[in-house]
Amino acid sequence: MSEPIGPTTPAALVEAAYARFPERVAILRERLGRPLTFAEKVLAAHADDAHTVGIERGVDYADYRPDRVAMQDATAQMALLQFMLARLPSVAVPATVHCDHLIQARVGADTDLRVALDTNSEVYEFLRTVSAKYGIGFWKPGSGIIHQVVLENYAFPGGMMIGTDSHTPNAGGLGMIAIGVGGADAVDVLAGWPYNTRVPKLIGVRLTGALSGWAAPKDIILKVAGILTVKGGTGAIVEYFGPGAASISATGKATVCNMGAEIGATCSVFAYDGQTAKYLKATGREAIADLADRYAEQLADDADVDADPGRYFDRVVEIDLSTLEPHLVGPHTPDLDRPVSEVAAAAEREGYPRTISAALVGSCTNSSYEDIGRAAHLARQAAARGMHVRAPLMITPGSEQVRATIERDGLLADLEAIGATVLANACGPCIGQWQRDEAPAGPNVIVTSFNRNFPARNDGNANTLAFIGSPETVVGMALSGRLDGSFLTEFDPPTADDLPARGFDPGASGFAAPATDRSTIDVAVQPGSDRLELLAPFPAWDGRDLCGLRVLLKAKGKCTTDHISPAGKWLKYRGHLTNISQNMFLGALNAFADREPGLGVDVHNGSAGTVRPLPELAREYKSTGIEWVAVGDDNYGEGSSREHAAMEPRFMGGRVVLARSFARIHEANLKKQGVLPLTFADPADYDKVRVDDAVDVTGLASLAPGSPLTVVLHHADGTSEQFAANHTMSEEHIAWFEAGSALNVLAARS
Ligand code: MIC
Ligand code: SF4
Repeated sequence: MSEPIGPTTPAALVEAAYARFPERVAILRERLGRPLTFAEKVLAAHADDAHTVGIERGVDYADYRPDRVAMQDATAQMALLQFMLARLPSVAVPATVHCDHLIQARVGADTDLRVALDTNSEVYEFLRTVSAKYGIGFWKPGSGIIHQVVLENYAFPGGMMIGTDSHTPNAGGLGMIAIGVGGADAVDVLAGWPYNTRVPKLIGVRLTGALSGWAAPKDIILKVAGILTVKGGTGAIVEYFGPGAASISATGKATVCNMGAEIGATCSVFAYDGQTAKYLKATGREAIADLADRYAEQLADDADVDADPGRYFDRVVEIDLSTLEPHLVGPHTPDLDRPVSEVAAAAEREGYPRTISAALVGSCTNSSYEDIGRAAHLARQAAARGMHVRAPLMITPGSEQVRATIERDGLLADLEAIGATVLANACGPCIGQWQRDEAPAGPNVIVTSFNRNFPARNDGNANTLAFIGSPETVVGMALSGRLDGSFLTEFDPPTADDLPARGFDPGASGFAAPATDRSTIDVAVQPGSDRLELLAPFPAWDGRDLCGLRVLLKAKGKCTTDHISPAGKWLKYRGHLTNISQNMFLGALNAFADREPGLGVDVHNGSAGTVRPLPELAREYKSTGIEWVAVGDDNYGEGSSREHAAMEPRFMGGRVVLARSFARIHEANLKKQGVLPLTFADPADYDKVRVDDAVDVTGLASLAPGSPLTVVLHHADGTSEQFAANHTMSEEHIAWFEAGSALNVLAARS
């Protein structure tokens, strides 16, 4: 690595990135024989080799060279434990670690932060020392949520980054191709190898009109989620374009891109415009705005795209912002969408409780100055009428800079005046780090401005029905205390500045630069620690077909990474594979034991026997040398980037996941860890799998890209059935499977 990492992206790095655009973009235009969209230009400029990079969308794999890597504390531990196995002296590209996920929300910002520093000191010390040793920038607890800190300091238009968090695409609001990946993908790039992924498809969302009234940027993505569904963006970049884009602030665009993770998109992106420039300048990056102006032609769609979008995109969605209403999605899935005006009828129809038990504003998705400003405007209107919230309202600022600025400008006081509690600048309740005072055990409703609402995610209670709306919708509902309240007509539509008129107050600096003399730094992993454990390589494939696998789980319905490896109280074991594996599949509903989630049927002695918690059963199978398969439904592994959801099955004896379809990051994570992700060639074959089957996967000796494998089910009654299973393994992925994991390949070549 040439330059030491600092608290912001140096203009020289941006200039070097822009200098690569003209030639490479011209090469791609020539190869495709047509003009290009903005996203295509950014990909071209970051291709490892623009002449040979794959161009067939959804088919070819391609190598890209991202400008930077970002990691958050809950995923960085595993990523960096893997990086250590590569035995390299330092990282090859600028990288940062952000401490945001491990802070519990209990009392309020100050106390919660102090407690976190204490309870997580071992992990923070590991991350601090490992960062210092390998040349990684370290953002301390309290500095903010990774995606906000990246937006404020590191993102730049036309750049490309990867991050070990599924909401990395937040930086698309500033025109960056920013992709969420598992830790092992990050390790490749940190080790100097390219980022390899399938050439994404392109979905175009054409915006016309302008946002007005109650409609917020959040409502754009809620509407898009309703149209495209949780798997509609899989394998695609969503590019927003059209005349309406200019009406959206840069942070509003970041909200839209952030939540594109919920439709499975590889990332979402807006081209560079005046709003981007304004935000760059407001966050002290005038030099980058000037550079972007110089390269403005490269940072926009070519002229023909808006006139003839069908020629460029695999699918085009049109949204007229002028007619957009506020929306509310949920419960349990982010694509169950309807306008707020239809919520009362939906609650009546579906029997949702009407009383709201808690309202939460913030997260990496919605905690900008503008978001809090609009929420505060509503609070001021309520305070003028002597009103107070009827449901507890909690605010999580996304960064220290936003917190300090909204405090200085009186916006926090506006919210506190109606009864809001301010939590630490961290993920907090969004990732289940939320200790509710009077948590209702039964069905209850919460409304949040977060991005995910899977069962049990926020408070660990599967009976909580979580709905998602814009910050102003959430505050409006907190004021009425009801899902079917009428805040839209009771208050004036909120307005607020998108950027602080007096400039940002940076607050307390949270950045620690890596050490200059790295040779003396010891990376702290205590033997016997229950938080951190050094990794051992997974065993190589023995060259034989996988035979007699047991069906540990046949997941019924949604099986997200929150179901596979729940967060909340388990976050503390993110650096300890043995310990965190005790949460494996605790949230998954098994078709063979569906009384409650997390159960499996012991077929240990050949016949179907007792029902036991899945991690316990897997441990038993592992200790007796029994290998197993997990069967999944549609969009298996939806949600987060946590590679624990792939490492745990591998560690506990899982060899194959056979599903109807996969979410992108999770499928990649399984491959990286040496688990074979297969899909039913005929989705109806899912029904053939029985609880006590012994499963063979055959044809592995001739495993090759594009050629299906055969799955044989040996039923307990002596009969058997077989069917074809597909995969998306490239030559490289096959090498990982053979070696035992991608890391084994990396360690061998570095
Ligand atoms: C999430 O929002 O689910 C998380 C927690 O940020 C995850 C990462 C993790 O599990 O550590 C994500 O989105 O990738
Ligand atoms: Fe943190 Fe929630 Fe954002 Fe994930 S979605 S990074 S848990 S704030």
